[in-house]
Amino acid sequence: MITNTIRTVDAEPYSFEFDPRTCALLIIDMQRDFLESGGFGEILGNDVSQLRRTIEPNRKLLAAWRSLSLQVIHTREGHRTDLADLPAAKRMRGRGKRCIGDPGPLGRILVRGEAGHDFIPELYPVPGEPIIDKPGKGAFWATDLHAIMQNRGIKQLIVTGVTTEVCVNTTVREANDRGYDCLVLSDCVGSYFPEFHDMGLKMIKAQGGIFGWVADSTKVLSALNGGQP
Ligand code: C5J
Repeated sequence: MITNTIRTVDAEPYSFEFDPRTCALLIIDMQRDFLESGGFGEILGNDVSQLRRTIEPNRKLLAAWRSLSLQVIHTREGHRTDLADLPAAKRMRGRGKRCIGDPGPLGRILVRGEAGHDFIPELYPVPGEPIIDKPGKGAFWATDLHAIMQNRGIKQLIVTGVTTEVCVNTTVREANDRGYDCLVLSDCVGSYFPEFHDMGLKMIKAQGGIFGWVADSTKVLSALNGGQP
């Protein structure tokens, strides 16, 4: 059980204050297609180990969040089996031998219901945690995320997942325009490109926090724990 005490996280560009009862943990696209060998990320030529370092801090944070019965939302990027929601421009992007919808080692790439589209086992949702299936990079576009947040009284988000400069950044920008505060956790988000990760975080916290705040998960765990490490 959590009390209504406002928690303060030591964050950049300044402290992030949140009420745990109205702040959801939003975990973006921790899917096998992005984090496992044989998935879409690797097919595109990326090193998935760059993303896998985020699994353990996410696992610890998720366990803490669940132990306090706080709100958790998961997102998945992917498309209908008939690909009717896949813009031609997105399908052709990358100009690789294999595109979204084509068969790969983890099933059809980024198609709902396929092995690669599923969550990694370490961060699998439990009943009661909404799953947002999104066809785009942002989690608000063409989804019911905003409605779910309104109905559950969620005003702030702690954002984790992959990748920092693509789906995390796009979602944070969408959330910002809808009036939500976002705290992004540097150790719980990752990119195949370390320089894009660094720059993606800088863009969020620049100009007085133009899109939100940045901290690491130890700071959130400590805030939840009444300031104790
Ligand atoms: C990408 C994502 N990178 N979840 N998707 O295509 O960031």
